[in-house]
This record gives sequence, C-alpha cells and structure tokens, in this order.
Amino acid sequence: MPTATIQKKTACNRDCPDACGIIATIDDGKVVRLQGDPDHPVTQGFLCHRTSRFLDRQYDPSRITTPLRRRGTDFVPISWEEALDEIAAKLIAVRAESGPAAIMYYRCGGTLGILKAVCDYYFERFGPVTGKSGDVCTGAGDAAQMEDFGDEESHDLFDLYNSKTIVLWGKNLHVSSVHLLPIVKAAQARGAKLVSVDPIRHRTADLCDLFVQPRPGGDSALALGVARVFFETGSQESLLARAEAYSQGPAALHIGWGMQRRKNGSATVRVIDALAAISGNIGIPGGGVSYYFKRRAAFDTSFARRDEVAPRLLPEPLFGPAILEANDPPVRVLWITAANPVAMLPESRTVARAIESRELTVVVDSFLTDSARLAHIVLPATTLLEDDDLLGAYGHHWLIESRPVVPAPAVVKSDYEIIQELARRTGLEHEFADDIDTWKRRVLRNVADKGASLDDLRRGPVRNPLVGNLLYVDRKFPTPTGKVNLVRTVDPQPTPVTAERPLLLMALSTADAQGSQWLASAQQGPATAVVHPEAAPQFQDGGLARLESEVGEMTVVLRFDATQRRDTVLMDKGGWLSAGRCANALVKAQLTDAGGCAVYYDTPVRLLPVE
Ligand SMILES: Nc1nc2c(c(=O)[nH]1)N[C@H]1C(S)=C(S)[C@@H](COP(=O)(O)OP(=O)(O)OC[C@H]3O[C@@H](n4cnc5c(=O)[nH]c(N)nc54)[C@H](O)[C@@H]3O)O[C@H]1N2
Ligand SMILES: Nc1nc2c(c(=O)[nH]1)N[C@H]1C(S)=C(S)[C@@H](COP(=O)(O)OP(=O)(O)OC[C@H]3O[C@@H](n4cnc5c(=O)[nH]c(N)nc54)[C@H](O)[C@@H]3O)O[C@H]1N2
Ligand code: SF4
Ligand SMILES: [Mo]
Repeated sequence: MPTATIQKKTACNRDCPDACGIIATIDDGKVVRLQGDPDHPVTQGFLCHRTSRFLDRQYDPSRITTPLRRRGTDFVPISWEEALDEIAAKLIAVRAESGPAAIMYYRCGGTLGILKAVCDYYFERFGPVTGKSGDVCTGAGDAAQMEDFGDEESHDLFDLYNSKTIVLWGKNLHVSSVHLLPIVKAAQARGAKLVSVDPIRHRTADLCDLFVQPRPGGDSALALGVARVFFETGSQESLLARAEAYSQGPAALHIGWGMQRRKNGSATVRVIDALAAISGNIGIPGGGVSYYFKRRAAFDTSFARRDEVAPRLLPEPLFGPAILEANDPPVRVLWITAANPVAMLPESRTVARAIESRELTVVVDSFLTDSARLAHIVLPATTLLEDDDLLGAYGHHWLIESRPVVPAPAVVKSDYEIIQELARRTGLEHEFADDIDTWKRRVLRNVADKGASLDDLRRGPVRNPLVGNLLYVDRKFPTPTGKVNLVRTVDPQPTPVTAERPLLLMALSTADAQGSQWLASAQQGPATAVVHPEAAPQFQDGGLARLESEVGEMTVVLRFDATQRRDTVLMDKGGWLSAGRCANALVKAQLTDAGGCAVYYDTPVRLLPVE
C-alpha cells in the first residue's frame, strides 16, 4: 500500500531568539523530517542543529506517556483521574489550611508559547499563589535597558544592512542565534565590519573583522576605555583601533544575553548602552543598542494580573534556598512546568532538596528530568510538534502560530488540557472552558485589525504591526526626564577569583542541546571542561580532574584549548545532576546587581587531582 506523505507547517516554541517556521514531513502518521520554512524571512529555510534532530527526542522511547506517581525511589503509572483527583484535593486542602501562598507555581523556558500564560492564570485564579521574581535568563539586562531608555526593544533585524559596524557584545551566533548568521554575513558583504567582544573564543570569532577577548566581566572597563577615546582621541593607542572600528558610520550594538549573568551584569549593560548613546548611535538607521525583542508585545495578556496580585514572590535564582527557608507560610505544594530547575538553576543540590522535601511536588514534562525524578507526581506533556499556540520572538519581530503536526500520544495532554482538568475539579471550570483558538483570538485582539489576526497568522508569519524598524528616532525616551538616563557611577567589577580558586566557571549554551534537553546517551561519563593548557599545568589533555567551587565539586574530562584565556573553564550548560555532569551544582545561588538575574558565570573554581 502506498504511504501517505504530507507536509505541515508549525513553529518552533523552544527558548531561542529565533521562533522559526518549521516544515514537518509526515509519512503514515509519523514525522520523518523537519526543515526550516523558506518562506519565513528569518528562518530562511534552515533549522538549527538541535531542532533539525528533534525527532530523536520526539520518538525517544524514554518519553513519558502516562502520569506517574512516586513509590519509594520508583515511579508507577497511574491514571489521569487518580493523579488529578489527588492534586486537586491537596491544592484545595492546603489553600484552606495555610492560604494560597503555601502553593508555588514555577514555569521557565520549556516552551515560549504565549498561551502558557493561561496556565499561569489558572494559578492566579485558584490562589493567587506564590510565584517567582526576577529572571535567570535576561533580568539584569532588562533592568539596565529599562533604566536607561525607559523601554526595551530592538531595531529591526534587517536594519543591520544599514550598519557600517556591527558589534556582537557577548553573543555567540553559531550556537545561540544561528539565524542572525546569514543576516550578519549579508551585512558584511555590503561592507559592514563585524566586531565580537567575548572572553571565550568561539567559532563566531572567526567570522569577525575584530575579535576582542576581555577578562570575563571586564566589559565595563573596555567600554569606558572606548568611550574615553571618543572624548580624548589619540590618548589610548591600543583602544583606538577598537573605537575607530566602532565609530565609522552607524554602528549597531547587539548585546548578548550571556554577559549580564554576572554580579555586575546590569551595570555592564548600562555602560554599553551609554557607549551607544554618547557615540551618537541611538535613533539612527544602522545603529541602536539591541538586547531584547519584546516577544510578548503584540499579545494582549491583560486577563492576568500576575505579580501585581501574587501574595509572595521568591527570587528565581535563589529557588533552592528560598523555598527551603520560606516560612510564612512554608511552600507545601510546588507545581513545576516547562522547566528543569535542578539542572538549570544555581546550587542544583539545594534545588533538589527543595523539590523533594515538599508535601507534594508536581512536574509537568515529557521526560524524567533531574527535577521530575524528585517529584511526587509527574504529568506527561506535549512536545513542540504537538503544540498549539502563538509565538513572538526575542531575536526578531515576527509572530507565528504553532499547530500540532501530529496528535500527541493517546494519554498525553497539553499544559492547557491539564489545567482545564484541574479547573473542573477546583470550581474554575467556566473560566477555562474556552478552546485554544478562542484564547488565540483573545490575545491577538490588539493586532487583529492590523494584519495579524489568527487568519492572517494561519497563512504565514506576520511581522508585529505594533513595532517600527527603528527606535527613538525623535530622541525622546519614555524615561522620567525624557532623555537617555546615562549611567553615572560604575564600580569596576572585582575579579571574584582568588589565589585558591583562580579560574571562572562558564557553563554556556552548546549547539548540541537546548538547555538540559539531552538524550540519555549524551549524558554518559564525566562532562568535558575546556581550559587553556597553562591553566592546568599538572594535568593532561584528555585526563580527568576534579572541578571544585565553594559549593560543590564534580569530575570532568579536561580538553586543552590554547585559544582560550588562562582564567576560564568552559563547559556545556544543562548537564544532568543525576549523571554527575551538572555545572550548576558548583554555582552559588546569588542575585545580579539589578533585575533579579542569576550569577551563572562568576563562580571561582580550581582543578584538583582525582583521588
Ligand atoms: N550554567 C548555566 N545555567 C543556565 C544558563 C547558562 O547559561 N548557564 N542559562 C539559563 C537560561 S538563559 C535559561 S532560560 C534557563 C532555562 O532553564 P529551563 O527552561 O528549566 O531549561 P530546559 O532544560 O530547557 O528545561 C525545560 C523543560 O521543559 C520541558 N518542556 C518542553 N516543552 C514543554 C511543554 O510544552 N510543556 C511542559 N510542561 N514542558 C515542556 C522540556 O522537556 C525540559 O525538560 O537555564 C538557565 N541556566
Ligand atoms: N544551542 C542552543 N541555543 C540556545 C540555548 C541552548 O541551550 N542551546 N539557549 C537559549 C537561551 S535560554 C537563551 S537565553 C539564548 C541566549 O543564550 P546565551 O547562551 O545566553 O547566548 P548568548 O547571548 O550568545 O550569550 C552567551 C555568550 O556570552 C558570552 N559571555 C559570557 N560572559 C561574558 C562577559 O563577561 N563578557 C562578554 N563580552 N561576553 C560574555 C559567552 O562567552 C557566550 O559567547 O539562546 C538560546 N539558544
Ligand atoms: S531552537 Fe531556535 S534556531 Fe532552532 S529551530 Fe527552534 S527557533 Fe529555530
Ligand atoms: Mo534563556
């Protein structure tokens, strides 16, 4: 019998700036191929390495396809009835006994679908319950840009074609922003010079006309030095070339998200914002200082009041210690969805203790992650190929709809379906009775008559009609003074390393995975740590070492790379704690100077021989 081969379009909902259009080829009900949509102006027909291989994950036999309940150290399958009845009864009892603040809801970057906000809203209506404050991903930079400009948006991506210089300040295109690559290359072909500032030498450096490799966190000093050249030309020979590179015609600054995950991360972004402002690059074509594209800006989610009504917010970077310490009331029930806090948040072992010591922890995921393993009940969720949602992007201005290209396995539910079931059991049935399309139309109401209705999006991606190509053309800023709020005092960042622990641990995104979303086969043996050979004189390339910080240690395989600095240790983020590969077990839970981001890359470590 001939098999039926069809193609369906959807969107990638992963935590990534690109929000790609995907074309799925489906053969006899099974997805056999994923490609980038050639009609999407940013996707340009290709997907990144990790998502072009997503079928390995979609059809991984270890995917969870039924609710599970912990019995001792094992899990047993249970029915949805059993799982949801138990959860609903506990939620109602805890709310009555201790108040809704004794329930905590946590969601991170498993999916960027805008309608996941409806699931958050369920917990607002049921409670409001305890939530999180700050943002481990972008918080410090968000705070900086809001302080400086009163808003946070970016120039249109294709405005880079007007730039004479493009500065990638702490931004690794080959890994984290692959769809910026063809645009940057095209800009180079039109004559733009490309500059990268990054303490780690990545492949992206090879693409650049100038690569500057400062001390980690040394960016403020570098930016101030460049700024000084603008005022006292000629006084600093070595920096002059850099400043000149930045001053020949319009320069676009693209600030990466990595750099601000440091103690002084917010101040650093403020100094770079100031550099853009004093060099006259704000409000002009080919200029701008772009950090975040407001991916939610087109959507009306005003049905939820979020933090405004939450009885308590625990800082996301302090997740583990804050939950363990919370007392008034204690966190008795914890709901975790689209997140793997054990692997991804600092102080993994403290996070693990916080999760397993609640009266009830529910994790919604498709896999038994480090966090799910410690839950009492695990609920199976849909994947990106089964998703039904809307997306904006934080790396460009296009909106896109995700549609299931295949149905979910029989027993699996989407987050919204799970919430609907829970709503039925907790007296909120009517508020969560609408189908997904109704919610889609609701959140699109501000843009529906501007060419971005649901019907428009069904025909293909649409640029957010509410945002222009350039920012602050009239030099008016929504700050209290109407002017750019230049940073006034900058504390030079002290180097956190000591003689005892002379290296800084930087566990960064890798092309091979999204966060902790690895196949089990990729989590075998010790994790790799890349160092300059002179940073590890007593060790051998390929040999084992113990990597130790103030809060933890782990065994690693060393790989020498003489292009790196002598004060960094480079690892992959997202290693599993259960496989002994989790760098975050070494990272202390701390807040950045502003914005409630996590200090991921300021962890002093040392290498010790394996006993
Ligand atoms: N050391 C170090 N740590 C870091 C970072 C770093 O650079 N270095 N980066 C930080 C950053 S920027 C971020 S954003 C965080 C990310 O932290 P997380 O968002 O917690 O990271 P993921 O590992 O991607 O976990 C997401 C989980 O959601 C699940 N999931 C996917 N789709 C769905 C869905 O539709 N529904 C549900 N319920 N689950 C779903 C996935 O299977 C996965 O287990 O990590 C931070 N941690
Ligand atoms: N393949 C892959 N892609 C991803 C992800 C993933 O897990 N895998 N995660 C996604 C997520 S959650 C996000 S938030 C985005 C962004 O993900 P990020 O991983 O934050 O990406 P970048 O913005 O490129 O920022 C990382 C860069 O910042 C640099 N950096 C770190 N500290 C400093 C510093 O002090 N100074 C300077 N100048 N540079 C510094 C790092 O060396 C690195 O090159 O990408 C997403 N893309
Ligand atoms: S993860 Fe990012 S680059 Fe990869 S397919 Fe998804 S949106 Fe595109
Ligand atoms: Mo992120």
